[in-house]
Order: sequence, then structure tokens, then C-alpha cells
Amino acid sequence: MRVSIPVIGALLLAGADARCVKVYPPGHPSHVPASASAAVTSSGSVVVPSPSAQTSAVSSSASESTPAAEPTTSTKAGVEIVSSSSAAVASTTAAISSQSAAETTSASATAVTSVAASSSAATTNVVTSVPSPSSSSSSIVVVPSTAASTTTKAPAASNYPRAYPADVVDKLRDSSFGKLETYAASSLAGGACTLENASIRREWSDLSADERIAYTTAVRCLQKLPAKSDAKEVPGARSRFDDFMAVHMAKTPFVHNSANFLAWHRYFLFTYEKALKEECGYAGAHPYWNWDRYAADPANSPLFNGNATSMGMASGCNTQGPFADYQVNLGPGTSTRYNPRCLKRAVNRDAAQDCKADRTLSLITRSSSVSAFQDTMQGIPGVHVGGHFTIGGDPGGDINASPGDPMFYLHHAAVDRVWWLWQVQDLQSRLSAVGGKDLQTNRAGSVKDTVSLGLLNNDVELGTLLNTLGGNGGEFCYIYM
Ligand SMILES: *[C@@H]1O[C@H](CO)[C@@H](O)[C@H](O)[C@H]1NC(C)=O
Ligand SMILES: *[C@@H]1O[C@H](CO)[C@@H](O)[C@H](O)[C@H]1NC(C)=O
Ligand SMILES: [Cu+2]
Repeated sequence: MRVSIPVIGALLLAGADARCVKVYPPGHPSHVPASASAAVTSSGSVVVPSPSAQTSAVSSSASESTPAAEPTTSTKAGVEIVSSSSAAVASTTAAISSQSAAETTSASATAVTSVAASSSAATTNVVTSVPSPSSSSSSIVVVPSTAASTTTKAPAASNYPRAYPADVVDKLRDSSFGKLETYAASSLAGGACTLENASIRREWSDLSADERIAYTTAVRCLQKLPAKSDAKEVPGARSRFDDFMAVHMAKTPFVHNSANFLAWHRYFLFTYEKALKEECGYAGAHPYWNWDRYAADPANSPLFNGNATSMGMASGCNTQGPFADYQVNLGPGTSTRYNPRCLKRAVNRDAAQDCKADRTLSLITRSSSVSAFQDTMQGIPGVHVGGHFTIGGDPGGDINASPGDPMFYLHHAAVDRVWWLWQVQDLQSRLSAVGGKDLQTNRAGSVKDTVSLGLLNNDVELGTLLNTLGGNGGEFCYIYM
């Protein structure tokens, strides 16, 4: 952990519940001097509880056994790709560890590093709640290979050409897709949602110019529709877009480093996509951001180059592109007063290196439990914070207010894709796997926990948000390219 936050060490030494101060500074942590980092902390700091050392552990490791599907030729090819790159990942990881050690020069940084280490040790315990057989919404049956003849097929990857060469994560996605087809052929899978009619969330650059403009036009629409937030609670909300920002700001302490982190953000993103469709006429599926594609030069990428088919500019006040006249109304931090200002980014190439495909592949293939997966993903370095730091700025670099930057949703679609792909590797156990703590009740997380988006959507049980093919009472029906 390279962010310098001395406070954590003091809290841990005091034996208190380990709490982690999380700020996305407007620059990459390794490039923010300790003094600058402290200044950022005091101006826009946010305290997020992290799972405490007292996490009660019910250990039940998710097995890595694969469904009984016949491996296809492409699966075999994929396995070769995966295993050969695993070695590369291992050496990269080793290189990263020593690099981190070399970078932790100040005493406070060292303290944080050790806190991060002990904190992750404390949360290694797996809490896996398996739904009872009667819980039909999350029952999963992976049928044996005899069902292969009735397998429903999603449109082949070749029908959705990639604008960039497939990276190692794309290759894993393609090679393991047969597991999803086998699962989808099961009579208990997903009800009305089939692979044939699942929507396909695609990468930004794989959308045509018109499709990208249709997406940003719908977002602009949401930014102009009147807010529904309670004017007493969120006096600064001016739009439906602000409603989403406000809910994230209010829920932040309970939906990060928690059992519901992945599911809450999946439901939040789905609800945003639904608003784009139902309130703004968007006809496409929500796009995602493949971090790796642009990591060499994110500022000049199709996302941040500022032109009409981008998501706006890479630095400073966003005065070009589809959001040129968008103004941020809420924040920073948890402030709900009206605070109109320009959208500012601080796109950071160094942070993007934390989201390279080999890192993501390692996260997917080496996390055997959902706790390990979500802790690694949310650690520093890790793809979750790495993506937020790549965007940076105000409000993009602010853990509470980050959904005030429309890039938030492309980033969290990427996070959701990585979770989806991790689930696909072992659907039988991973479509019911919950780990970590419910921070609202301070108990081990479970499929029965309530996930709340406030005014944005109905409260639902966490267990119904785990399956993108038929979860959320059948409303979830999507896959990723
Ligand atoms: C998907 O297809 C199934 C089977 O043809 C149908 O029953 C269902 O209504 C469709 N669902 C959607 C969301 O289109
Ligand atoms: C915008 O940027 C993209 C990606 O770099 C490029 O392909 C496209 O031609 C640009 N469009 C305009 C109108 O400049
Ligand atoms: Cu969040």
C-alpha cells in the first residue's frame, strides 16, 4: 500500500477496529508526496470501515473444480494461454512486491504497509454462505456434459470484433465461455434469461462512433432530468444523474471493503443502465472500460482524448467532448450542498499500470475464494482503486463523490466484468459465494443481507444479485464481451 496515511497505524496500534482512510487523490499515490497526500486527506477525506480483525470466520473454500463440460478446443488453447501467462504473472507480482518495498521509504508509509499486510491477513478468512435449497433465486445447478447438445449459444465472439488485439483477460473470457453455455443449458438456470437474449456489454472502443454518441447523449439526458432526491437530505441535487451520485455518497461507508461491495455496485450500475434506457431512451447495453487497452497512454485514448466520441478530456476543466457543458453539483466528499463546478480529471498513466491485463488475470485465476478476490481487487495496488486513480481529479478521485464523473460507470462495469469472469470459472460455487462482513450489522455477510440503493431502486437480497443471467428477479440478463 503506497498511500501515506499515518492515521491508520495509530488506530491499529490502539487496538481499535481497523479503519482505513480511503481517498482517491488527484494523482497516483506513488507520485504524491506525503505532505501533498496529507493535504488531500484533510480537504476531502473519507473514512471507510474495513473488515475488522474480529471477523468471525466460517471457512469454506470455494472449490476450483470445473463443471463437467467437455473442454472445447478453444478451452484447451485457453488453458495453455492461462498457464503460460500465470508464470509471467508470478514474476510480475514478485517484481511489484519488491518495487513497492523500494518505494516505501518514509516511516509512515512503512507503517501503512504493515497495516495493510495485517489487515489483509485478518480478512483472509473466507465466509461463504450457501443458500438453502429452497432459495430458488440463487440455486445453481451446472448440468453434466450430456446437455451440451441442447446448449444455448451466445453470439460468437467473432460477431463482436474487438478493435484491439485480445489481451490475456479477453482470451480467458473467450476460452471459458463454454462453461457459461453449459450452465445456461441447465433447466434451473435463469428462467427467461437465456444466452441468446442476454444483452452484451461491450468495450468502449468496440462500440461504433454512433453507439458511443448514443450512450453519452443518454447520460447527458440523465444529467438534465430533474432530481428525485429529498431536497432536505440532498439540497444540491439538480438532476437524476445527481441522484445516483448522492446515493453513492451516502452509502459509501457500507458498500466498500464489505460483503456487498461487488453486488451493491453491480446493482447500482444496473439501475443506472436501466435509467438510461427507461428515462433517456438508450437502446444499447452499458459499455465497459478495458483498462489494459489504454494503459500505455490513457490521456490520448479514445476515452479521454476530448473528442466527440470520447468521454471527455484527460486533465483540467472538461471543456470539450460530450460533457463539455456538464457541471458537477455535489461533493466533494459527503457534502450534499449545491456546489456547482467543472468536471476535472487528472488522468494518470502510472495508476493505469495497476490495471494491466496480467494483473487482472492474476486476480481472476489466483483468487480461490470470493473474500480473496474482493480483498485483492480493492487493495492497493489493485484494479478497483487503480481505475479510480487513472481517472483522478474532482470528483473522479473522491471515493464518495466519484459517480459525479460519468467515467465511474465505465470503470465499475469493468469491475463487474472481472467479477463475472471470476464467477464463470466455477459457476457452481461462485454464483452463491459471499465473503467478508456486512458493515451495517457488523456480522458475516450472507445471501440474505439487504442491499439498498435508497430511492433509486427496491431493496433486494444480496443473494439475488450474484447471477447476471436471471438475477434480480430475472431483471439481470447480460454478459460481457
Ligand atoms: C428470452 O427468451 C426466452 C425464451 O425464448 C423468453 O421466454 C424470454 O421472455 C426472453 N427474455 C427476454 C428478456 O427477452
Ligand atoms: C476521436 O478519437 C478517435 C479515437 O482516437 C478517433 O478514431 C476518431 O477519428 C476521433 N474523432 C474525431 C471526430 O476527431
Ligand atoms: Cu463505490
